[in-house]
Amino acid sequence: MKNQIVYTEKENYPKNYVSHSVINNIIEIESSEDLKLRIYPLTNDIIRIRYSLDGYFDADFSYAIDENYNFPHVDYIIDDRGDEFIVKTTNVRCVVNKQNLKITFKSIDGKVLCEEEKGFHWEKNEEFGGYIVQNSKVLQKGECFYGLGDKPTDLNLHEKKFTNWGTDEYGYHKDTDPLYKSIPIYYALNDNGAYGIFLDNTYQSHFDFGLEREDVTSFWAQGGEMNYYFIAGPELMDVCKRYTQLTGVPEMPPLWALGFQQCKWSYYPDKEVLAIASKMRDLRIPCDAIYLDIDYMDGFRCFTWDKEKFPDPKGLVDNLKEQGFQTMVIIDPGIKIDKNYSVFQEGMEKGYFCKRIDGHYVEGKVWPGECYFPDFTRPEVREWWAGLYKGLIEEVGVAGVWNDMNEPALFEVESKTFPLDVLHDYDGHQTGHRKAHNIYGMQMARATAEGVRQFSGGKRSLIITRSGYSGLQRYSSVWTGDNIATFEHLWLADVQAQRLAISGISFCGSDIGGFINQPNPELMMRWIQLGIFHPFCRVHSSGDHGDQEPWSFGEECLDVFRKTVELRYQLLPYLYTTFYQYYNEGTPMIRPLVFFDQYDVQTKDRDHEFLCGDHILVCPIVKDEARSGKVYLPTSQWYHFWTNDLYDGGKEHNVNAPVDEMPIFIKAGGIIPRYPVQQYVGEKTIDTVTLDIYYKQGSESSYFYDDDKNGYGYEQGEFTYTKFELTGDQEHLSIVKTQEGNYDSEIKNFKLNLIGLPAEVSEIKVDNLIVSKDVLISTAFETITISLKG
Ligand code: MIG
Repeated sequence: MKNQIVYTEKENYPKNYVSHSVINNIIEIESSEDLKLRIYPLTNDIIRIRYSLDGYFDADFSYAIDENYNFPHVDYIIDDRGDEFIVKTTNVRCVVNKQNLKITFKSIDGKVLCEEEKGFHWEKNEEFGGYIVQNSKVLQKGECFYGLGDKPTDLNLHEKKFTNWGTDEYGYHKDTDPLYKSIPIYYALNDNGAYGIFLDNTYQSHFDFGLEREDVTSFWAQGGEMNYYFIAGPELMDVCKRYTQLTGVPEMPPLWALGFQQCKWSYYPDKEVLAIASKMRDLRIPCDAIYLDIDYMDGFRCFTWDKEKFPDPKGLVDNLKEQGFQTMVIIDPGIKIDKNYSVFQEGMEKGYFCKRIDGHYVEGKVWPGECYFPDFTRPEVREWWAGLYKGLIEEVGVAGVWNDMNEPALFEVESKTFPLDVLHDYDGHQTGHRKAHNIYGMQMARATAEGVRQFSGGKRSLIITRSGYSGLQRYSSVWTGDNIATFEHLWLADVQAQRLAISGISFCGSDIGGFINQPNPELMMRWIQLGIFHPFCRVHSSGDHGDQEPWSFGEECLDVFRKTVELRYQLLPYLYTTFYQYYNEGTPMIRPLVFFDQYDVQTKDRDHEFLCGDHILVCPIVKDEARSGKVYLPTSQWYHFWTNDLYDGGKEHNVNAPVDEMPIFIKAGGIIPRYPVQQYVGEKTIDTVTLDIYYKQGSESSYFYDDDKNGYGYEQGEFTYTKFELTGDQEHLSIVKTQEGNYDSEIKNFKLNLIGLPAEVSEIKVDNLIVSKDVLISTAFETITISLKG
């Protein structure tokens, strides 16, 4: 039985239902004090809950929710009966107890998904005014929890407690909390299904999954409103898609942004950058981008160049471009206090820097020395900031921007960030840093993305940010910050990326090899093997810990590195397709096993293996000197990528893992589109894509997305999304191809690579005509039927 609920004196609770009204599909319940509860049936699967303690609601404003989201049609009814007040959609019932306003969410067949323990309650915030708003739910037997962004811990969050408060954590460890990002969405999975809770409150917030009290899940925020979204399943993947659509998806990236990228703090002068680039080409390590960290600037002044280290920025960028490299540069939020620096002057003249409550500027030490900081929560400031990119992007030709230190991070102060009395515009809803802290970095990335897009001449670009809040994915990709070159961090990178992806942020990756310290060759090899399956794939390190280029670790590592990055380049069409599915449907690009099959109890606590897209399962080797690894293959059949052997799912297997081959499995029936190896995206004109076709008895759908890879035509339908429906039995294998979109693709033909056939091919028909087997080398087709010798 559950523990007795213990109510404490400081805590206040809603009283009983008095009446309700409905305006614009918002149901408002008034209780016998001044409290009001609003229930928004937003879609058949998403119900939003808000409370006001004094009967007046604040203006409804959120940085997380995607303004362009078209809420699908909702069908709901209100059922007001006796003790219960029920709002019912076609997928979920929200049941309010009229005695105490406690809410229970049930599935449509009446099973309890999520039931309140104390439910909503609040305490006075003596120090700052306002209230600490809290909610507690019953933790069901065996319930598992996932989500919360970049938390560096086990995948299942059960019996753990977390805080969201963007923090610069140089050299974090397992269980360090909080880190850079604040993503308050969690998933719960219990016997009756899965659901998500998204607490859209930007104050410092906390989540406890049965640590303080074993039967209770609770969450609370240090101010603001209790404002959350209940997102129904029944499957984790459904919840994830709905959350991701609600908070938005990014644009399609330029294809080069899915290529391999090389970074260091810092490459300089220009000759050093060129030397790294040409060595990549000489040693044939495919690479698409190279980064300039803070030392390219003049005294760390944003939007300037160090004229000695980089006398001719445009010349450098052009030179790199000719060799197939894009140039990325870092931009931090701190603007040096310097009367001779135009960005500082302008910011002062226009009043764009953040001030404290008494009117003094917030002054903080970062790389340039004492700095002021733009208030990115003000639309005019974002517009100004966007405009500052003209020089870098339009004139110099930089392809994308990396935003760092935007928690915001400060040196030499205990809090590591702004004082809490800093004021922010918050898009016209003036507030203090307590409320704006967690969204500061995201608004910086937003302004950056707007600027870069404005000056990119119709080309797509790449933005990366370290900090952010839910919805940041609309503007930027992310990396996991200052990790360390250890095997534990390799595992952390693996789990953090899975967690980010299910938290709406698929475009993520870690500093491959580790930022702090130097990896041994083995760690470097194992890390790149993981890294090629992360959407954002970049080596980065702090220069004072030694070299970290692919050739810095001896011959064997160089060869393994090349083989691995070549695989990434072969898989680019698969990754690009997976990105399109994320863009189009909100599916996470990488998926924990439990998101693949939540009904298999074995998957619930597995956290090193994961799926990349629909058909590839990878099993990173996260132990030093391991030459085999344990992999749990979920239900289905799986082909070993390196041997093509077929394995049964629903079991754990011990598989070989030579140092040059991380275990990878392909789901039977999957069709994987593949490119030839290129040294950079666009090096070759590709008119034939190879399809690796993995035979299955039964049927399976696979996809291939294509467009011009760098413009915005896809937003107007200039893309092709090709579906391959494979059906196999003892005697046949057939594939039916259908297509959406109207891009005139260069890819007209496919090379068909048949894997795992149970018998020899006897006859091939393309679009009902019998053809010779040579057709497999290159063919267009609508339907292909392969007969097998019986
Ligand atoms: O105080 O720009 O996480 O990737 O290389 C360190 C220098 C500032 C922290 C980032 C790291 C970057 C570094 N930055």
